[in-house]
Amino acid sequence: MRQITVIEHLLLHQKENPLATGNFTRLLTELILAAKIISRAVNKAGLMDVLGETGEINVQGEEVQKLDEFANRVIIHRLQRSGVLCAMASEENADIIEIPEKYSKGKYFLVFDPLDGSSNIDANVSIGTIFSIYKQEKDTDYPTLGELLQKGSQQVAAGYFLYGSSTMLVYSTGQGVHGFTLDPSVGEFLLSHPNIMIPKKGKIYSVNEGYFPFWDDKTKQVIASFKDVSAGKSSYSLRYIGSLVADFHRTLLYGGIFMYPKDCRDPKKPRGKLRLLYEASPMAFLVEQAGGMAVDGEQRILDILPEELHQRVPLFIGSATEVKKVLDIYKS
Ligand code: FDP
Repeated sequence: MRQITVIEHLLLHQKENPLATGNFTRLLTELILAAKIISRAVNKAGLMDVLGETGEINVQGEEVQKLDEFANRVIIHRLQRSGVLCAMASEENADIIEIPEKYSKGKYFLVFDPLDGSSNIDANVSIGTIFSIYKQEKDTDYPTLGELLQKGSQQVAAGYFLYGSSTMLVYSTGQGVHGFTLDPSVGEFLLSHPNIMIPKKGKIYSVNEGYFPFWDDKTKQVIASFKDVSAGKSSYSLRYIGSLVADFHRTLLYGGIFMYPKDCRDPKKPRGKLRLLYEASPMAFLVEQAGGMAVDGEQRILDILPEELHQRVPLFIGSATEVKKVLDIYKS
């Protein structure tokens, strides 16, 4: 089989793909390079002084960076020079990241979570980088936060890099979902999972059940429905890694549902944990492209207009059968 790289794949589908312009290709190329650098650091995490808290000094006398801060810096450093972005937003930064005056600007917004699942780093559990790309609608040199806060349905591309037993890129430009695996011997991501479609129904539910006491009654009913084997209902297995990219990737390939419901510990302020812009929206874009669904319990994730950069949202994402079941229970 001929081995196809990400950029070759993008160019081969140029006709169907309005995004296969020089600028988008440039953006993807830079992101891929940043991810290779992060992947190399993740693979050596146990060997290098990249583990541990910031503020430490390593053997070279340099300040030790936490891996998530390292990943954040790599992406910002490379992408701000790309000439194709008008601004960025990172899960690690409180505010929008402007492109410095000395670099040229483009028309894309890049929104990213540099290292998702980072509480798992020290245990060698799979983690990932999530990204989402929007287009600037107005022709201004200094885009405002308001311009960046677009509905997930306006994403022009989204994806993630998974640093697992192998490093993968899974992404979509709205023309299906495609997966590429990094071949370390040639240093390229090669097409390994073309046109990923999520099964219509799965056999796995995924949720942190330790929070059961903090859920409202409807949410408890939702989770109970996946344990219900009465009247010949099929049984589900429970899997929960606690690293969104890894839990989502399994859900995408095997089907089933991943849930992070709202926490009602403070009944006046029930809230989800996952971030709409950095986590829920890009995964929702991918799952819908793969034939699945993503909702907050009531509405489609991609229809939510963000009010702030770090907005959190409950998330139910996966195969259509399981997500519809959740919607039915919340509606009842
Ligand atoms: P982490 O805190 O390790 O960065 O939103 C971040 C995230 O991980 C997700 O990757 C993961 O799905 C979730 O939080 C896990 O949260 P819980 O530990 O509360 O289950």
